[in-house]
Amino acid sequence: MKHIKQEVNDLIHRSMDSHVRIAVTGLSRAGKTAFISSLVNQLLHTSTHDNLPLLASAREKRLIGAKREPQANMMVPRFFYDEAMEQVHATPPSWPEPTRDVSEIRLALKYKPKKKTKKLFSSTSTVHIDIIDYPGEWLLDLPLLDMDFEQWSQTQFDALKGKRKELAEEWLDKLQTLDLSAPLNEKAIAEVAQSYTEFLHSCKDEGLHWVQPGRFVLPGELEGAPVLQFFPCRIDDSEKAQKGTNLAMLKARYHEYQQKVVKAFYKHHFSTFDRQIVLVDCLQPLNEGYESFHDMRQALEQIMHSFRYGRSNILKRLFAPKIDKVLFAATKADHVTPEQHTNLVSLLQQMVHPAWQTASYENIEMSCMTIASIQATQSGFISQGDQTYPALKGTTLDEQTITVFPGEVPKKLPEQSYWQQQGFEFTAFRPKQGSMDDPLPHIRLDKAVEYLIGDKLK
Ligand SMILES: Nc1nc2c(ncn2[C@@H]2O[C@H](COP(=O)(O)OP(=O)(O)OP(=O)(O)O)[C@@H](O)[C@H]2O)c(=O)[nH]1
Ligand SMILES: [Mg+2]
Repeated sequence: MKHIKQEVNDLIHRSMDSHVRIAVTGLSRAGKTAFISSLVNQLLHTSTHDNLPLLASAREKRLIGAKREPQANMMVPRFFYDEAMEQVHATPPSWPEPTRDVSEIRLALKYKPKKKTKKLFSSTSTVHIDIIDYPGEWLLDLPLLDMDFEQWSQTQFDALKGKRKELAEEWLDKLQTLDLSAPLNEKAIAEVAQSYTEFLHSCKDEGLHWVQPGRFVLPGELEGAPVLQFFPCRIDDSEKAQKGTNLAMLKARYHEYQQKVVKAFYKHHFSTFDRQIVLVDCLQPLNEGYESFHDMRQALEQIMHSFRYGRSNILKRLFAPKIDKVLFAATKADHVTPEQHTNLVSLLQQMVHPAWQTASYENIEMSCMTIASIQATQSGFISQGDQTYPALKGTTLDEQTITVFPGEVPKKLPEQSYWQQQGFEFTAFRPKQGSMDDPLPHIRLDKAVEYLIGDKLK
């Protein structure tokens, strides 16, 4: 009898559990890995520290604690949380490495429910959170799912302007020498593909983000595989891809890439999210220049088309979850002094404007804020004569402790001439030295968590 009661209790408990899958979206170096590492770190510390005052359940002392759980997908490596912690707590501390492959982590959060319906069955409830990490470069492949080879080629050629056009010169010269309708010449294709890949690398080096296909610059286990040897072509309408020609092979490889590489990535990792945080490093394009800013904006907009937005009822959600809340967050807010944060939000709003429109069409909840997942600087003031100025103190990547005023963040995207006149120079800092026993310092990460999952902890 006791046994049955226990089983019924377990069943009720499990049925009260809820799940939330968070899509951490961001271009390469946007701060995804730092965000996930800090999020896990903050939640694991919440039972012993008051580190998340802006998370209502924590503030109200209803959040009991968090633990790591075995992830749902056994085919995907576990997120390297412990390694990331070792790096940020090393002497001297360093940032986690750029991500080279997909990984996943699952957390269980136990809390005391406030909702009467939940309280009725049990005094505690659990939310399971799934998060995946991946190289930002791969995210840029999602838009390929909606384009055939001709359309994709066209978008690539349309984008060849300014800096991008200059960088493409060598590749374009090589492309001209290839006869698309000639019988297949794998060596010739490999050479042009190599040149195209080098072009993509140089775009990245110049601070441009819209780099497709993403695996070309970060191939993972596909390094050297023919599926990564294609490139956009100028195809006129009369040009039919006859069997056995160079063009037919390029099309076949594009198709294979789209179906086997991109679709699999999308299906396994991106098709079932309910919440999304879009991390944007607005300071990097300010450092780089006008083109970089527009390029990032365009890349973000394209990506947003790949997600499924809209509300669905509970039953539908079980089978086809859709993103019903999106948070746009400007990362690395600790790079600028606190009074600049409002401007950073305005700049972020401008950066994500087209993406925002895409998502807002579905009438879902959205918000913008600035965060620092791992706060690396201390803000304060410096005096000069009888004037005081806001300043930041931090240690640079080469171990120099400095106090600086990094500059003003413009409210809106400045005109092109602005960069010619002065530009921006934000210093990169390494994480602060801290103890493993304490949560990582952060700015408003709790506000972001409240926005993303606060309602699940009621
Ligand atoms: N000061 C500061 N720097 C940060 C913060 N988050 C990220 N960074 C910096 O940004 C770099 C990139 O952060 P990651 O978290 O690795 O970025 P990512 O989006 O995972 O990048 P990929 O793995 O390459 O896609 C880090 O190495 C840090 O230099 C932050 O909260 N504060
Ligand atoms: Mg990463």
